[in-house]
Amino acid sequence: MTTSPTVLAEVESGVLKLTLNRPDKLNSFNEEMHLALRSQLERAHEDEEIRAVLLTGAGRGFCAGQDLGDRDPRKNTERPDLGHTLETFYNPALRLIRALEKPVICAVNGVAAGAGANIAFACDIVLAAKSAKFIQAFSKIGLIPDAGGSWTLTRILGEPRAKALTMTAEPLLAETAAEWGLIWKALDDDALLPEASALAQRLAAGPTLGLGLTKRLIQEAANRDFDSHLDAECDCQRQAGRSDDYAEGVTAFLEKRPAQFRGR
Ligand code: T3D
Repeated sequence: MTTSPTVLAEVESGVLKLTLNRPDKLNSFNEEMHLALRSQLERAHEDEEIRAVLLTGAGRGFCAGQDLGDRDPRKNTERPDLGHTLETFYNPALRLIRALEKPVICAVNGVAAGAGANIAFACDIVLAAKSAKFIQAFSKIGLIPDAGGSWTLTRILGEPRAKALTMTAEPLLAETAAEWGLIWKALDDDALLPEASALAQRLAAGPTLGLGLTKRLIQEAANRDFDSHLDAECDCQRQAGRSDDYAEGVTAFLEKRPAQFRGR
């Protein structure tokens, strides 16, 4: 296992497990954690052995967004340029998650606030402990919902719920988030990590080239009309149909045995 102080990283059976690791600060982001997460996400893009990513948090929280200790106005004479933080840290990380053509599973083990909540929502499959809650904490400190939150919440929930959640900063319980379609499932706390790890391993052993194309198509769907999306499906299916995994999947079906996918 390789460790860094702020993000723990380990690869097992094709799954890169990343654990945000500043538990005494509820895994809020300082610069070191931003850089560590980005470097691990870049590794996930580059390393063919990695076929899925599992993101979670150490301790009782998932992530409380930006470390506000680094933003103390009493210690800084100049007003900060928060757009710079988004451009430099959050947005590149979110783009890496969305562009990664491999499944990204998020196991939300506890409170997810501010950018912490919205990073979770940017992942492909989100499981949360029933004790977890999601808080759009930004309005409590005079900020706007960032890390893609104003986009994701509006797309998934529609304007009424997106506006209420972000303007009131009321906590959203994991079970309600699942009912509203913001996350995949809310699980008993003890079941979260075993289920999330099993899911990540199952996907990592799957036809990850096809899963990556599926992710791309679903993310692009809202930006296309039906007719042009049919063409995009045609292009992706052509690519999937030429893969080793498709040949193996069909052969395994015909031979009545489990398929051995390799992600190519
Ligand atoms: O700044 C930019 O670059 C722009 C980008 C902004 C992105 C953002 O994410 S802005 C939003 C920042 N996050 C927040 O506003 C959330 C702040 N935290 C909270 O509201 C609460 O901590 C929670 C609701 C998340 C959890 O509450 P609770 O009661 O379960 O825990 P707690 O006691 O408040 O926190 C436990 C410890 O974590 C505590 O430290 P202590 O007193 O034990 O030494 C607390 O100060 C620390 N902590 C929690 N969140 C943060 C934090 N420390 C620094 N920054 C935090 N965001």
